[in-house]
Amino acid sequence: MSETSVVVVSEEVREALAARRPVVALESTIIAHGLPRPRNLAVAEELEALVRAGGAVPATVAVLDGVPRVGLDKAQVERVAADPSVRKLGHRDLAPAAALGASGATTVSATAFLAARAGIRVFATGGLGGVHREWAQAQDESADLRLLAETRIAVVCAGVKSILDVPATLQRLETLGVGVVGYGTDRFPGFYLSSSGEPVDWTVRSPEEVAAVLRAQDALGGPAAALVVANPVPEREQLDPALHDRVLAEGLAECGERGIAGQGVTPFLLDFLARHTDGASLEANLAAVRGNVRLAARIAAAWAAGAL
Ligand code: PSU
Ligand code: MN
Repeated sequence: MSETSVVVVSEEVREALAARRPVVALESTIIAHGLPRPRNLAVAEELEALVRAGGAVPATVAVLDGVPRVGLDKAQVERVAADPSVRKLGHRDLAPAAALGASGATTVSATAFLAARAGIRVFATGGLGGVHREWAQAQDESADLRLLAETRIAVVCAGVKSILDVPATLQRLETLGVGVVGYGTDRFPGFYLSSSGEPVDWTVRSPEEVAAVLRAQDALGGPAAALVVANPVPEREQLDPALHDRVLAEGLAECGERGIAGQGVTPFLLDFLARHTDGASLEANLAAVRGNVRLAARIAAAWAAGAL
């Protein structure tokens, strides 16, 4: 079977790519497993609308009945948001899901994999996965990192989730050769927080500069890795840092006591924070994602303009 018959790219996304119009890939794990129902559906629709308002075509990625899809229609987005049997799929899960006819939302790793193969260069999410704080016990490092090391796509995110070991994740990104640029900042963002306190080596200040970095990467012939565009949540919309630190410590302790492991860790901690901050972490998460999606549309436009 040819690759095109396995992965279905929606007509709208295919036409936009063929005409070199801007396209932004969106992941679906944040919708199915990162946000509470039923608000998750409203958010999924809002994110697609934000991409359109920015002059780009949204390409939400998911696997439905074994078919990996790049670009979903309204009913398909609704299914991802509402159906509790929708699994969480990293890139290693794509083949079994396809073979067994399963349905699942795609993480950053699976979304980047499918989007890049469809020819999409810009992808927006909330925060990347990374090295978990208990790495020494559990060796839990998100598959996002290794996949990004071998996938040429720009990922606009608010850094990596602050539930992680941020310095260790930055070190892994360096080792893996994944480029990291701060958008309008010399500090790596902290997902719910505007700053993680860690420095970044490069600062870019416009969508055109990001597109220029991508073009330089191609002109150089590599590396064939992702570019992480780290875009901080505005300070007025961030979670209160003291509240963040306190509730996160409680969440990590409970995660350990309950023996939650593997794919369940990240959704558990995101949900714990939302419940124990009266929804404030959710608002900060959404503010970050919205900002990333808006910026991604502008980057996709700058990228498409140069490709003419
Ligand atoms: N960003 C968010 N919420 C999320 C995620 C990102 O604001 O739920 C998802 C992404 O799909 C990412 C995943 O790939 O969390 C990481 O999960 P894990 O740590 O199990 O690899
Ligand atoms: Mn993990």
